Amino acid sequence: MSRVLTVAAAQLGPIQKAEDRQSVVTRMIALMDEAHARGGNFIVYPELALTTFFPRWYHEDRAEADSWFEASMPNAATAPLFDKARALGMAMSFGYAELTPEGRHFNTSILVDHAGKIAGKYRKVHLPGHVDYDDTRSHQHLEKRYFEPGDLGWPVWNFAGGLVGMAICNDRRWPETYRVMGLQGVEMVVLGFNTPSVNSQRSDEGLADRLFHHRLSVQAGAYQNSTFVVAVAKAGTEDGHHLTGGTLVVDPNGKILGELDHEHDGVLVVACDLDDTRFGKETIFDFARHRRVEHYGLIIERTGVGAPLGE
Ligand code: CDT
Repeated sequence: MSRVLTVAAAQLGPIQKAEDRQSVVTRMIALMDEAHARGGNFIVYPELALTTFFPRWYHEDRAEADSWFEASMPNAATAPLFDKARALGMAMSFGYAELTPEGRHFNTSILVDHAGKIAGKYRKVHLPGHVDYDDTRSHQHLEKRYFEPGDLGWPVWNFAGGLVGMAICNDRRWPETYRVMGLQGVEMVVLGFNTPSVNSQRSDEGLADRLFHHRLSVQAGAYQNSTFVVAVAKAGTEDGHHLTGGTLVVDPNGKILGELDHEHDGVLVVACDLDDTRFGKETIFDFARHRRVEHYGLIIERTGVGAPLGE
């Protein structure tokens, strides 16, 4: 099997609160057609791809927020997307808000294979934001209110001819995310994001800083684990709230292979030779030879900062 996986990072422009799933799925299908025409065989969409970034909206009654969630997947709204992927033989990944039969809520993404079968599921571990309405912030970010932390860890799947794992948005800022997948030999990490372009607690941290931290995190994760990383934005202004763009594909050297420079629907197609991950994995980041786990205990023993060990 070819080791070239031609990935299509399918950025979505803004989705307004009033926009329904059907219209978003129509946009996603148009992006899939474009990706296919340009040679893509694996299309990656953003976090919470089917709706506006609803955690910015406060619902006193949490049950009201269930209207943003999917109780099954595929479902009536997304079936045309699955049908299209199957017809084109296109693998895909997208994010959505998952409501389980037990009534649990997760920020989820899935891998769907070329035959339209769900091959992998990931539930976001690092939930940013807060639980209750916070009037000290310029805008709300209520992921901790509406979701519980993911319970599946970061599995890596044999998928589309490579070793593929998923992360979601804020996960990309945490080295643990990539390393857990790196220890499974991951060759491509795909992730979607919705990043407000201003820090709600620090107004002087704007778009340029946000994009800097985004690239810094993704490039470091790719390099330090010798993996491709595909990071896909939902971008632009949703009901007055601006989200950064910055959809990009990074190679195992940490270099940006391509980046979209706009904030509307668009596709970035990049042919990734997964064998390019080998050199880093067999040399400077050959974990079996170079890791020193006897010194890493604190990483799992402590969550927050504690006393210095030198005293
Ligand atoms: N969606 C998401 O995880 N967004 C966060 C915003 C962080 S500020 C609360 C991100 O890391 O981009």
